[in-house]
Amino acid sequence: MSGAGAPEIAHTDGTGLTVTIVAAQWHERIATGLLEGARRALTASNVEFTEVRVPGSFELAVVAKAALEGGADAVVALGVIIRGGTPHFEYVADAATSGLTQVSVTSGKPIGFGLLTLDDEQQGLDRAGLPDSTEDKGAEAAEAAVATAVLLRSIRV
Ligand code: DLZ
Repeated sequence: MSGAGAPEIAHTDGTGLTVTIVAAQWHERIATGLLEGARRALTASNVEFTEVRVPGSFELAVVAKAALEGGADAVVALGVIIRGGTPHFEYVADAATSGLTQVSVTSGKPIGFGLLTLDDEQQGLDRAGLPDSTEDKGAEAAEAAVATAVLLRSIRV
């Protein structure tokens, strides 16, 4: 999948929203870049946010569900999965993706999808919002979560 064609979703004002970042701990250098990008974007959007770290991407969905049930208006889910020599990549990536989708749709609340599925570490470094990166996927996920939460708020009033 190419990043070409991505829209500009810049800094929606999310004043009054509460957001939880749920971030997996695998591949820490890339994960830290994603986390810092999400923090930057949420700060720029004026939302209140908290952060929790989960062991791996497989655990993102259940903790996202708890955060939304606990009152968060949106979650930003961040994780890094790098393809190895076994089918484990597919199992973890599929479980995390379908789990997050299910939680978002059943809760009626947005989850910014900042889960990178990569062939190698360099692909992640390129997307992690680090000084030499070309993309900032943590910030993009956060901006999408806030924009969608604001949209849902306007539809429901
Ligand atoms: C087991 C595993 C493997 C092999 N690779 C990754 C990965 O690249 N990224 C990631 O976030 N998590 C990985 N995990 C851990 C699983 O997500 C999960 O934490 C464990 O299977 C324990 O439930």
